Amino acid sequence: MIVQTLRRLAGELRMAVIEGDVAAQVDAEKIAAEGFPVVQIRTGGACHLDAAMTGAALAGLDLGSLDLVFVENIGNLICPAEFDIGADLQVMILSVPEGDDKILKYPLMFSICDALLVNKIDYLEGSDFDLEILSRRARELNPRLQIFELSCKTGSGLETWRRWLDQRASAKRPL
Ligand SMILES: Nc1nc2c(ncn2[C@@H]2O[C@H](COP(=O)(O)OP(=O)(O)OP(=O)(O)O)[C@@H](O)[C@H]2O)c(=O)[nH]1
Ligand SMILES: [Mg+2]
Repeated sequence: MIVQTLRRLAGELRMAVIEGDVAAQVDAEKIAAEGFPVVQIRTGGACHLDAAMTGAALAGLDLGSLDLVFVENIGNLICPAEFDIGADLQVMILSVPEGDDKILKYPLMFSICDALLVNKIDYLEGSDFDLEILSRRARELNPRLQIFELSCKTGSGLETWRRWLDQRASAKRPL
């Protein structure tokens, strides 16, 4: 999702990425291959990023020449919801194969986010994933949550998401 978004916003915003993982730097290598500045945080076991780790990673970027920094937190739906890393926007990805009931099991994550990306909608056919039920539950839990349905494989929905993010990021730019 980050790679697809970087490609679509490259003409509008100057961007960089901070990748958080317990180990490895494969995600940072994917971003670097796209030609964007990237810093990999390896937590060595911790299940979430914290503000100190994020601050140290930001120090490795030339912030004066950037409009938008993506921070990919550790991929779980619990701890990253509990630690504020100072991001302007919180975005979560729920993929269709994970199931539509994750909002019942991990409500905090859905309630702190600004946007929910329902990804891998190319898997919807033949699946029991119910987008309507998920959207209804999400609106009840978090009325300000923006929901985007997308497939990073087929490109479906990516333009709508790109436009929203571009608007939100541009609004934050200094005049
Ligand atoms: N079919 C399909 N596959 C996708 C889509 N988006 C991503 N994938 C694939 O799903 C796999 C996992 O993608 P990642 O981007 O590594 O997922 P992640 O959730 O960031 O994983 P972690 O960084 O390990 O937490 C990769 O093989 C992607 O190519 C999609 O919309 N549809
Ligand atoms: Mg990832």
